[in-house]
Amino acid sequence: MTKKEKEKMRLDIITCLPELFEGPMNQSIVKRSVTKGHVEIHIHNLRDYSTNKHKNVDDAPYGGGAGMVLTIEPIDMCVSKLKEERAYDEVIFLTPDGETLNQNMSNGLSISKNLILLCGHYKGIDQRVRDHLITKEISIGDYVLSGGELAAMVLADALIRLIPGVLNDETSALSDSFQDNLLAPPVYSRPAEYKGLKIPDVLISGHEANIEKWRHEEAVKRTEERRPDLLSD
Ligand code: 6GU
Repeated sequence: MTKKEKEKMRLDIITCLPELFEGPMNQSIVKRSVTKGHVEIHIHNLRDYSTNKHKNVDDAPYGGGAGMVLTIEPIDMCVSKLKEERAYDEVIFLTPDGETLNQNMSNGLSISKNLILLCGHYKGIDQRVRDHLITKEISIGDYVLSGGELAAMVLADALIRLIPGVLNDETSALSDSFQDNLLAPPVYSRPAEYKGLKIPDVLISGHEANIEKWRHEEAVKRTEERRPDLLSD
């Protein structure tokens, strides 16, 4: 596809804490990809879709118990409005009991045109949202965050940097750790010797094939040492 034909990705993020997104989504690669037109990010405040006078989006759980539950109505109102405007590839709920994000999932999702990311908060969310509105549930790892917002930002960053043209050197996403189930090899820059610490000779040999061979061997070595699980599947 040429640059002109390339479609822009659109992320609609639904959250009770829209302010959290102001900093991270306006920095570095993400900001540049918005400016350059690779991606549009729209943040929706769930409270704007509340129908009660206190703008509540949560309520006590049926059957009793601690904590509040995000109610279905404002979420349905927001998701339905977005779906009327365009078709979505996935409606993603960020939740610690979702499928764990990895590079393979990011690669798949990075070719999406339109995605909704719903951030959970409080103790939980009405199960009917998960059963009927959500098409995919994603966790970013086996630990608990206080809300899905940071996870949504992690997912957004992981996807945006994979959009063709976002990274200056298009090969740099391909040489990332995990891209071929290998961790990235070590890198060095000037000076070639610092306080007696030297860089590997091969890197200044000018011999391209040897350098590639060395990088691959180092990547395998590092993966065996740190993440042998990546090599077993
Ligand atoms: Cl997606 N949400 C929350 N609240 N905690 C998490 C998570 C998501 N992924 C890992 N921990």
